[in-house]
Amino acid sequence: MTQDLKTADLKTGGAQGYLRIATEEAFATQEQVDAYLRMIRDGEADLGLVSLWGFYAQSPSERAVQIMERLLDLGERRIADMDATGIDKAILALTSPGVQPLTNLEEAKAIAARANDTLAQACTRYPDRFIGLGTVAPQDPEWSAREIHRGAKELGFKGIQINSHTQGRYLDEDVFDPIFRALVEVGQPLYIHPQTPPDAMIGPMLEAGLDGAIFGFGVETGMHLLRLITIGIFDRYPDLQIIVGHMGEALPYWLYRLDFMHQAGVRSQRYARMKPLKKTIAEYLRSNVLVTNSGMAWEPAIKFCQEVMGEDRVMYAMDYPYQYVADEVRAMDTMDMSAQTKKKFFQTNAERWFKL
Ligand code: 1DF
Ligand code: MN
Repeated sequence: MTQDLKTADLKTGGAQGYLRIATEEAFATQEQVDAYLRMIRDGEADLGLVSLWGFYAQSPSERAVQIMERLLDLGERRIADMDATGIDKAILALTSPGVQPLTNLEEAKAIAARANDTLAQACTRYPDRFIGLGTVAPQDPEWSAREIHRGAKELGFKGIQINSHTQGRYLDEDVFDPIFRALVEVGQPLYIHPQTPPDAMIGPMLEAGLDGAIFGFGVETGMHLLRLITIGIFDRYPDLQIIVGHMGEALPYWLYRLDFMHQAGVRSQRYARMKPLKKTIAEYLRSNVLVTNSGMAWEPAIKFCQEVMGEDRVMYAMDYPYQYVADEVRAMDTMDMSAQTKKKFFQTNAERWFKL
């Protein structure tokens, strides 16, 4: 990880004309990490969990050690890191894949609920720095729906994060409908965050070292969102907003082809699942999808997304602690972009969509 130490010029407080609100920021709990390690040891983990958490929780490398320390801190160390890079507010979520790989349902729900309590306490301790997104256990959709209500009403959360597939299953299955219904009831967005692809998909990626954040994360998460769009999730729930990171997990770049081929597929009735929708995929991206630039501090991609999806739908994220790089904040500050658009990117879009 390229990390520089000359951070004195980055300040919080908004002197540059906007606050910096980072929207895809991660924390972990020790019992979450311990559960992953136990599953890896007992041979219960899928290939992706072994690759991802076998690395972060066990490697002595500087990257893994630093990231573990930062993930487990919801106190002064995190605040100091935010101060050092000029991050005014962090929207925090339990790191990927949350409790979704856990096969013991009671354990999964208990770890998720305690993570939510821990996060809510941290947000109470630092009310103008931390904002919470809840975590759920999609393995139990009805419990998850109740936890969404608890998060919104009792814990002050502003949405939830689900880490893509749950043991190879995707949210477009009818059984997960209670989760979407609850989100619409509380009027909050769903952040679909990547995790490693399921065993049915990961093979050729793992073989080449491409299963993680470098590529597998994005491909699998982009597919997940596309599955939801093509099943008609936004015809069922027109007010639902779904957020994805990493500049839209490549879907904006593919959009022309996605729409051309989707319409060809619908007309030809080639797939029973591919039914006519009320809008085009491009139109759903402009009415129901939000993107963040987590992991993509890259001006051309940001401007492309603003053009394709509208400048109200593109938000800033750092992806702390996985991509804690002060120079990326500077690169975003100095983008060639109107002051008004930059303020939307860093601050007001997040305030609007997370209802801060
Ligand atoms: C990584 C990247 C891991 C992201 C993450 O969570 C994550 C990584 C486990 O680099 O291994 O959230 N990310 O969003 O880019
Ligand atoms: Mn992330």
